[in-house]
Amino acid sequence: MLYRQRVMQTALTETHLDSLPLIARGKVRDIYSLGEKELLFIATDRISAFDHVLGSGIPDKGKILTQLSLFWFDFLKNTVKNHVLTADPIRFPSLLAPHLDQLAGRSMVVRRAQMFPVECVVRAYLSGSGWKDYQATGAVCGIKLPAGLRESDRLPEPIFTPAAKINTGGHDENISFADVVSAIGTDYAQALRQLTLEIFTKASRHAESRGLILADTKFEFGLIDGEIVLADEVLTPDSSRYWPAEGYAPGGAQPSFDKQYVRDYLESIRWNKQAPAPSLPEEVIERTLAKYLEAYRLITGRTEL
Ligand code: Q0Q
Repeated sequence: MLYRQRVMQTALTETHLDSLPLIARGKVRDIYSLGEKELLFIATDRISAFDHVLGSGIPDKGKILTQLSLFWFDFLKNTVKNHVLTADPIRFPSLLAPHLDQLAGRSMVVRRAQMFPVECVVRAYLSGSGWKDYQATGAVCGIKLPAGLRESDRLPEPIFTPAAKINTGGHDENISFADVVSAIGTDYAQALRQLTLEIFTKASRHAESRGLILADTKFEFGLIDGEIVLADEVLTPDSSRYWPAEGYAPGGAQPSFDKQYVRDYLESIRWNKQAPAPSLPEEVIERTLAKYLEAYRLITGRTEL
């Protein structure tokens, strides 16, 4: 599809599958129940910034991020199993047939898992809440770091910096590895840390080969039939910090690969970061869509969704 056609499409910011029980609405994704063993994930075109869902969607953002997760699930399939059953509408349960217009390209049927109550965050660079914690304590999640690090500095090695979900809307709270052990036991805590670091190493090498710095990311894992599986979204710009390698300059915040135009616009109108979040001008929507398409092309090597 031509870029111009894509940006003229209407963004899908809400889903309405009234025949299915709604399980959860995240900032971007909606989850519906497909029965005892399966869920339907739909990635909308909603975009959030400064912890608020904005008044405008980005057309096809949900399709781009879904295809990115599917790329990474496949890229990592020899490292960790995952929860995906299918993303092919032809293989969707027949009861979804009336809703395919809302689903095509932006949804996946997944197996229900027992989700670990831990956000498995890994950082190779000092940014965001990690930078804040380091400034306050010289450590992140109880991991002592060398003195004198600057914002966005590369760390000596990637570190596992878990977080606990405080609530669906707000920030998660950074916790220590001991806290993870208390929550899920030593064996699972060690397994999730090892998997998190192993997956990150493989993904960041791929990103680097494509001219991107993968500064940090968040994984969620679950148990299916007693086996650990990678779930949720994987290595998308919504769950990760991607920086263009060209122009990387520690000593301050780096430009967000995907949301910098949005952030700059919101700063320019001096939004007080209180609800209701503003809508976006057409030009910001267009430029942001272009960045998501660029991220998709760089990471997957594909030009078509
Ligand atoms: C599950 N979430 C996250 C979420 C709101 C994502 C429930 N395979 C699964 C998954 C997954 N992934 C979940 N539950 C059971 N089986 C994941 C936090 C929340 C929107 C999107 N919530």
